[in-house]
Amino acid sequence: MDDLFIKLNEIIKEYDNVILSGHKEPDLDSLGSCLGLCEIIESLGVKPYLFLDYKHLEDYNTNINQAFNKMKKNIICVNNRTYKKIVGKTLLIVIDVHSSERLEYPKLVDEFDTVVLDHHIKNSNYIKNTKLFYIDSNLSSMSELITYYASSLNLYLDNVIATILLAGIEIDTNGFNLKTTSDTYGAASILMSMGADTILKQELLKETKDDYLKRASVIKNSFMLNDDIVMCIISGLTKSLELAEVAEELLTFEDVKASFVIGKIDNNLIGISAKSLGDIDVSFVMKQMGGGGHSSNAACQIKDKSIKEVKQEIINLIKIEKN
Ligand SMILES: [Mn+2]
Repeated sequence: MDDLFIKLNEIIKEYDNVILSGHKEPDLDSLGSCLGLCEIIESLGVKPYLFLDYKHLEDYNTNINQAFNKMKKNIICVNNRTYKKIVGKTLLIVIDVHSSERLEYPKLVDEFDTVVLDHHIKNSNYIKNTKLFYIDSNLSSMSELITYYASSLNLYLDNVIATILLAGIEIDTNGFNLKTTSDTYGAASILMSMGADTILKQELLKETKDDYLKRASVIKNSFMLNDDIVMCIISGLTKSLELAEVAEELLTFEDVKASFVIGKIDNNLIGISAKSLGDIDVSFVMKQMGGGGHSSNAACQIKDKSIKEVKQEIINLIKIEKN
């Protein structure tokens, strides 16, 4: 990691400004890592701008505005109109995402030199022609990386930003379970020493009752394929993110060691998210179906097939894998 931080320091210092962008519909990992980077960039003598549609923040997390108001650090947010007023040599850092269509404003990558930092499984639409492209899909969260980056500079982050980073780690690891290493706990420890507030963190992680009930009704329709693999089919149109969230949540139930969640993500497109606690290799099935990923976290998108066909294919492949 240290080599990466040195390289980043060098690149950032070549510029007057850095625009930071997480993915659209930002979660706490995306937001927290952007905010932490804002402080890091400022400490390097460069001006940070957070690309964020601040007005719509409440739509994604009802308690995030409360956190923003508590922050002592002044963060300058820009949107698709105001970023044009930035003067000087400007770098774009894209974080917690690596394809432009997942950005709130994809055009940014065409206008600025770009650095990509991510921990999602690399897809074929990744941003090309970058100054630096760093992806580590074994990393728990971008919050973990940014915590160590700040720590490498002996930087003591704003305690609200530290809180959002801690919440980001918690969200991405499903409560310090998935992809959690000693470094993940190390990052949590650093954030606590920076004054992360566990009460505010709980507020940030709260969900609405409606969201909870919606998820519960989806999970109610899940069924076991054998002793330890569960499948869930989401009806109606859904998003890849929801597939992944449900797949992750299913792993928290007794007897479940792996999960496959299927749903229609576009008119002619079916998405599958497959997750495992680690013993079962879910990437085998996803790769056979044209997707990719790692043994404990894999995904696939399939065109022109019905949910029924996809479901049967998965069942057949699991049987092959077992034998
Ligand atoms: Mn993340």
